[in-house]
Order: sequence, then C-alpha cells, then structure tokens
Amino acid sequence: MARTLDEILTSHRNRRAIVMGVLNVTPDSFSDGGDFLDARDAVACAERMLSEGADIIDIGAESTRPGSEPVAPAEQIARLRDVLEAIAKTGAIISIDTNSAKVANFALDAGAAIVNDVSACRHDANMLPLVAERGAAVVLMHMLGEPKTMQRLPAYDDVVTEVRDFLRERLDAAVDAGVDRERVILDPGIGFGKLLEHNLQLLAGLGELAGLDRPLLVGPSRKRFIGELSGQDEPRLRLPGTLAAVLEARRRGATVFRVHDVAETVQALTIADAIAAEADNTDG
Ligand code: HH2
Repeated sequence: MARTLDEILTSHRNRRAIVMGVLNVTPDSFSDGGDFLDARDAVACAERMLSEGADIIDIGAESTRPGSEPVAPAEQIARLRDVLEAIAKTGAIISIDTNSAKVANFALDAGAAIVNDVSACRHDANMLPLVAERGAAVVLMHMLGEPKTMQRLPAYDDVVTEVRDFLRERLDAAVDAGVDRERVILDPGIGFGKLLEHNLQLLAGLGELAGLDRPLLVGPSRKRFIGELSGQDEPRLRLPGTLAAVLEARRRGATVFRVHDVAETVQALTIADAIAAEADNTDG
C-alpha cells in the first residue's frame, strides 16, 4: 500500500520505509538515459514502479551526473509536460527533481507534491519562496560544487560533520523563507562531490544526521561508488550493491530510498524489516 505524503514526512518518527522510484526523462542520465524519452514509455515505467510498491515517483528532466551540462528550464518543461500530466492522473505522489524554480512551478501546477532540489535550493533564488508559497514538501540535498565540476578532487576535513552542518543551515534557511519545517526531507547526496571514502563515511555516519529530526533520504542506486568497490562497470548490474547500501542506510536511520529498481528494493526492505521487528520483539 502506497504511503500518504503525511506518512512520508513523518517516516523518521515511526521508522516507516519509503521507496521513491526514479524516472529520468533525459537522453543522458548515467544509468537509464534515453530509456524514457517517449512519454508512453515514461508513463508505463511509472505505472510499473507504482504497482511494485513505490510510494513516490521522482521525475527528472536534467541529468546531474558528474560532468553534465545544465538543461534550460524550457527544455526541461517540454520533456516533462505529457509525462507529468499522465502520471498525475494516476493519483501518485510525484516529486520533481530540478533546481529550477520555473520547472518546479510548472510541475507543482501539474500535480507534483514534492520538490527534490539537489542544490538544496541554492541554485535558484526563487526556489525557497516558491516552495513556501505553494506549501510543497522539499528535499534538501548536500552537494559540493556543481555537477559539472563536483568530482574534481572533492575534499573534506570531516565529511559527516560538514554535511550535517550544511543540512542544518539549509533547513534553517528554508524555515526562515517560510517553508514548514515538517515538510522538509534531508539527503546527504551520495555521489555529489564525494569520493568513495566520503560516500562510505556518510552512509556509515547517517546516525549523526538523525539529530536534525527530519526524514533522511538516500540515493545510492547504481552509483559509481558501487562500481568502485565491486568492479562492476555497468550501472544496471549494480543492483546487489544498491540493495546492500539501502539496507545498511536503513539500519542507520534513513527512511526514504531513491532507487531505480523498485520491486527488488521493496522486497529487500520487507525482509530486513521483518527480521528487525522480530529482533525487537525478542529483545523486548
Ligand atoms: N541522485 C541523482 C539525481 N537526483 N536526488 C536526490 N535527492 N538524491 C540523490 O542521490 C540523487 C537525486 C542521480 O541519479 P540519477 O537520477 O539516476 O542520474 P542522473 O542525474 O544522471 O539523471
């Protein structure tokens, strides 16, 4: 049963697992670029992910893979128009993956409920006012630099503390702009301006972000760090590594999981949660 938006926004309090299915209507995303450029294919993919148990469909029209170029808002809107309209008709909870307020505004009009901004609303000065005015939920993600340059030797003294402080600062900025604190989701930004060691330290240190008292989203799906550890160069074949990262993140307090492979993730979470519940019963 798909979760309501309220259940998603309180998932950190009762440790409910939420699955966000990725839908990229782009020609160049790192693992599925070009697969869903035809609106019918995109809608069929969303319907499949919903039937597999996705709680949110995250739609993006601009790749943010390392080295990618920005896509003009008008082009993003052109890619999104038919797809958003059709998916909104299914009643699904839609999040729009963009750092452009124009694109977010278009998507909110078309039925999106969540703005997923990998720049944590720093890229576009109109984004926080828009989110506040529309009463939308928002994902604030940590990224060091911009997609075009972010993997050029990112450096931290203490990545977990720096990401935590950044997310706290962006949460405060959102609240100052009039965004309801209860509608904010936080994300350490796996792969965004991070080396392998930084991604591992963040996943291992997620518990330190729990003090911010907001749901934590992680997006390890098919990412490069899994290839680096496993030697698997083909992103589509990184599902086992993705599932391991999801389950370890769940154990450490993340509740929202942004993934390409919804059915497999739902199954893995169901089994892990059943074992964890049994362990709690036995302990209690
Ligand atoms: N990762 C990607 C895109 N958007 N949003 C959030 N909140 N967290 C993430 O980790 C995240 C994200 C990158 O993955 P993908 O969409 O598959 O690739 P691309 O950016 O090449 O379209």
